Amino acid sequence: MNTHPRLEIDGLIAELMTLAQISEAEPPIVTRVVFGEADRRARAYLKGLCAAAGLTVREDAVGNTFARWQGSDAELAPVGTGSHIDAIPNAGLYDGCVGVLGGLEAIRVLQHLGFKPRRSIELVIFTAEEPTRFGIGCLGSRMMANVLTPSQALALRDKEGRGLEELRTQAGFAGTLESVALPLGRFHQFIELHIEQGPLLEQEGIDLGLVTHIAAPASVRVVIEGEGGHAGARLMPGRKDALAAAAELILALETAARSTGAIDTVATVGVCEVFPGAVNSIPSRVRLETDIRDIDGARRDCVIDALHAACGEVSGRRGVAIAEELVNADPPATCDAEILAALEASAVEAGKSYKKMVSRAYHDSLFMARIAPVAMLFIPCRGGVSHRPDEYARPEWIGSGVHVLARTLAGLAA
Ligand code: HGY
Ligand code: MN
Ligand code: MN
Repeated sequence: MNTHPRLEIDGLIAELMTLAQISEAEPPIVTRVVFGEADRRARAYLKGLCAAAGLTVREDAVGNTFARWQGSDAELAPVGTGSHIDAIPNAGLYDGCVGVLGGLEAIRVLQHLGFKPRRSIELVIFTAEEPTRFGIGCLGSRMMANVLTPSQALALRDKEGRGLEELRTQAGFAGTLESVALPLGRFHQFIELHIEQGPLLEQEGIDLGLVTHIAAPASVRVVIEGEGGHAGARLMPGRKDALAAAAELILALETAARSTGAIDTVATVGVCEVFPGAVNSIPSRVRLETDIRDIDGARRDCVIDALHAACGEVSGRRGVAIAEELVNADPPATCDAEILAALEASAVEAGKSYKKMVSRAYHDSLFMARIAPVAMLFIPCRGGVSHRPDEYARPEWIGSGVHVLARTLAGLAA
């Protein structure tokens, strides 16, 4: 495609701001947990925008949404693009949403230029990329890739004990869970536009990141059962304080991640739920949700093993019961060389600087990679900040991403 797509993206920025207002929290804070009221309003808003762009919109049994720009050759598998609109508590407005609204804008730019795709171009809005509701990330894309089976999905529960079946039905999604899994070849290729969620592109003054690998995420749930009691009357000797035991495990996990000798190993305990949670009552039960990642799966697994060893040692020494559950331990994904070459050519044509890099965050592309060739396109985000209300991407950064995405989609769908 030899013409510069219209780079005016004021409309897109306005849509991002409108979407950001649809939140469970007081704007500018974005919280949008899957199947919640804000999630449902946000989906309705986006489906309206897709319909207004003349796309054919379909939702699957768990709410993965497909908005297709029909190509001239219906026999050909589509080129996909998209991301997620759910947001963790106390989040920003760009994570995921740049890939959904930016993907839609790329389609609208191509329509505006009179481009006619031979292969359909399909925008995907994935259900539950964030782990907030069920403790596992990428629920929708995992099921599309059949990495999470229907029976495993049915076993998931949120903090209130509600399951996927109840919540998806209430949100109005019908169909069998078996129908969510997609066959190889359903997508010809898939590209996800996303903020970097790290500082490198901004620090180095580079416009775009071409992602070569997506890190391998794992999550381990640890429940520590000790002995409760009166904080004043129960003396220290012989206490079985579940939170003191948990504290040792949190520090052991941090030490294990710092000790692999690789900067790519990270570990976080993002959730620590204390029962009964009263200041004058000795914690009898603690639930920890741990997040362990690396771009090297084996190195990541060493950290999981170190956590397991620490559980055994602390349990024996403190006399507390410790139950571990491996929620997920996914392999890293390698992005497709052909799509990366197409992105690189588009960036050069568009006069944008770029660098090859790994994604330390996981994304739905990690699971789309199981059923199609994928690549990701990063734009900078200010200070590398993400998963916080002050997450920010400049309009010109978003514009560069949309511009290069549009060019690349046009090339792959021609
Ligand atoms: O946690 C992640 O990497 C993603 O932002 N959900
Ligand atoms: Mn996120
Ligand atoms: Mn994301």
